[in-house]
Amino acid sequence: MDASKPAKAVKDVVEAAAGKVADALTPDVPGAPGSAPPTVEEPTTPHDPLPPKKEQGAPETRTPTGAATGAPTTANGQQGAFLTTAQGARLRDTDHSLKAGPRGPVLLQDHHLREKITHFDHERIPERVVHARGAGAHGVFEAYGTAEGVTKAGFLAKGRTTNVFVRFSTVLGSRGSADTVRDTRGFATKFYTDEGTFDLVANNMPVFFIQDAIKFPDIIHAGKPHPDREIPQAQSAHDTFWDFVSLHTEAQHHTIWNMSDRGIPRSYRTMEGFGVHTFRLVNAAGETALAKFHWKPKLGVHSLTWEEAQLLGGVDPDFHRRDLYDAIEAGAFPEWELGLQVFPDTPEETFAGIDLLDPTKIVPEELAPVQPVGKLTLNRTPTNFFAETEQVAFHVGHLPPGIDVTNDPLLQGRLFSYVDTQLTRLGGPNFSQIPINRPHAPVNDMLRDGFHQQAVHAGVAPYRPNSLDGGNPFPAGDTDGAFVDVPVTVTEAPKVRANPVSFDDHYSQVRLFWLSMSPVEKEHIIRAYTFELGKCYHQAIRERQLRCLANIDPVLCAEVATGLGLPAPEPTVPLVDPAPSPALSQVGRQWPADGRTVGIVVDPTAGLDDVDEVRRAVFAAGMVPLLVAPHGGLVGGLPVQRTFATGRSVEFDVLLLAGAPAPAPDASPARDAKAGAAASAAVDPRVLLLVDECWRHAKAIGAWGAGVDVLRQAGVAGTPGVVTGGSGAEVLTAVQQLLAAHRVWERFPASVA
Ligand code: HDE
Repeated sequence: MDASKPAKAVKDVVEAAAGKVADALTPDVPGAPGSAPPTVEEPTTPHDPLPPKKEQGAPETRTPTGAATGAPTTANGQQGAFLTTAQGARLRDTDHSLKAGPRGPVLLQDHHLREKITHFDHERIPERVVHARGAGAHGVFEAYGTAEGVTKAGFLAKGRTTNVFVRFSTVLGSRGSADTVRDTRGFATKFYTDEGTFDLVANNMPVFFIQDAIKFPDIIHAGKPHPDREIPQAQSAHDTFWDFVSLHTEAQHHTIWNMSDRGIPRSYRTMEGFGVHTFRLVNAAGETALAKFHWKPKLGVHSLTWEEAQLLGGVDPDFHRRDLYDAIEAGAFPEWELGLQVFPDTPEETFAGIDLLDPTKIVPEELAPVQPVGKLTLNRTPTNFFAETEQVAFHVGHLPPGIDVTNDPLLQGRLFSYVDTQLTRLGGPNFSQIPINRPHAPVNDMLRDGFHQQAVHAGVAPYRPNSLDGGNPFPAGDTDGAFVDVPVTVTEAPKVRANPVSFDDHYSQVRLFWLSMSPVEKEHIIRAYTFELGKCYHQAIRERQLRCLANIDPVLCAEVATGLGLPAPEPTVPLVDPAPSPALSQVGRQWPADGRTVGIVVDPTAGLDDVDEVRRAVFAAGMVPLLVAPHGGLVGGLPVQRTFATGRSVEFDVLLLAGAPAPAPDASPARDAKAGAAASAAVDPRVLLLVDECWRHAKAIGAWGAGVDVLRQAGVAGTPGVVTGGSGAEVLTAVQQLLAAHRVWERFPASVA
């Protein structure tokens, strides 16, 4: 191949690879690494780097000061066909150090060895002190124009589209921790607006553990692994967490959210997002309003069961990031509506008696409806995890004109923290020049020099006022679209370390949350508290948290106390009975099933007639079918994605049984512990385990033909959410209807009202 014509060389490789996609063994489900299937033999003909995968995006190519370059995003990637040094000198060999003879010693002059090892030695940067574990995606935000009356932010003007990058995260775990742990999730969005970047650094819960930023190190030290043994990782089920939240009762509201199903989302795609704090909006006429930001997922709010979350921690610790990437690759682009709760900007900063500056309080949607103002679509996965997801730097102070902060003391502390943390994490003050952080608006900031400076600033006068640079940069005038610091009156008051009295109510909204849950959600909350407190060593801590539960609800307290084998204490505050907020419950509605995973168990010896048709119908419905068979390779001409040894129920949202496969040769506990001790004579025991787990996790199960017999053997035939039919198509339709409600909770009637 002629390496002097790199474009042609790449085309040849890609075309050759595309031919192989048609190869029946190549899976057509998402997740394949690389943009072209590999060859068995090592490629040796030089050619340019392969293009990124079709679903991958990258930061727009902007200069460090925000100018569009017009260069393709691949211009930031590696170039040319040949291996080079970091300086671009071509290299013949990277496998052998330069030695004095084949037996050494290695020569100090080996600049390539030193460059390669030295760079490797410095590949790691500090992980985020919180939210270390995360996954990101690129997308676009399209405004409806419905916010124009309350804010002049240009990106919210009707029809305006803005590029975004979103990073989802857990809070407590390290970078390598499991995705499905019980925790709060981060939902941080960078809007690259032409008036400056706007970061909406949100969570999947609308309240926070603390009312004042000064306590952030305390709650995080309590939640992180114990400092002596560094266990447990990414968990709240341990003594220090419960020690803190039971002593520090303003944390009880956030804690009940964590103990609810919101703490174990099914997917990032099925999470709500909340800006938590109240912000102040300013419209074109200079009028102000107070507002809270909400993200509403198109797929509804949906969670894992606790056992699924635990199993996934081992079976697929990357479950949430895989789900996000796979959904985008499959074309099931995740979508959310951005919504606003808007309140009058009164001097009291309250609404319906709720203090809007208290980040441990919500305003129920029934009192202040969430008004949709635009739509977010995630449509590209990152090309490089480190460059994009790891280096992205959010900051609550990245605000465009039209959105300002309030005096919420938690928000005020965050305004300090986010820049400060990047200085260490990203190695200096120029992190906004990293490609993923570059603004898409012209930057003229008078900030100069520092580590890793990438701008080449011209002129001699980075100060104001100046005449030597012709006076540039100039302050923006009233009509130049400048950021507005709303001139809020600061009330005369003594300087104190104190909270407003309204912040002292730590329980009424926790009870509101509890009373708003459906019976099955209440069961889950009881189970979560019982599990977490059951994992604590010290009885005093359990007893103290039971006292807090007594102030929330007597049934909750009594049920958890029973599980812990302790008496239920009496409340120490009067229990109020607020009107429940049905919007807080996540059950009882119907949702689309885009990007969900359908496991199809097949028997290579029989019942394959419908399988191809069902598989195509699953794809057509925007979902992903995974064929589960006794062995890999092809079954009935179709590629197998999971064998009984590699597959596990927790990967599937529904299970279809197209056959009743007999025990495979490896169905012995010595080969696969999942086969258990007693193999069924008729059906492979791992298939029965799949059915059993899907049933326990309240998932829809469907069977036709010989598959119906598996239901009988598993003892689940005729139970709620288990459907049979004459054909695969008929069963799939019935199962899709069940999937719209997410789970078949009728299988487990709740014992609490
Ligand atoms: Fe954060 N938070 N936070 N936080 N936070 C960070 O910033 C902090 C809070 C949130 O994907 C850090 O760049 C303080 C509330 C998200 O990169 C740090 C306080 C909410 C992310 C920090 C809070 C959040 C962070 C760590 C109490 C929801 C991940 C690394 C006053 C509204 C962003 C970093 C990403 C990250 C400080 C409370 C959301 C240390 C001091 C409330 C989603 O700056």
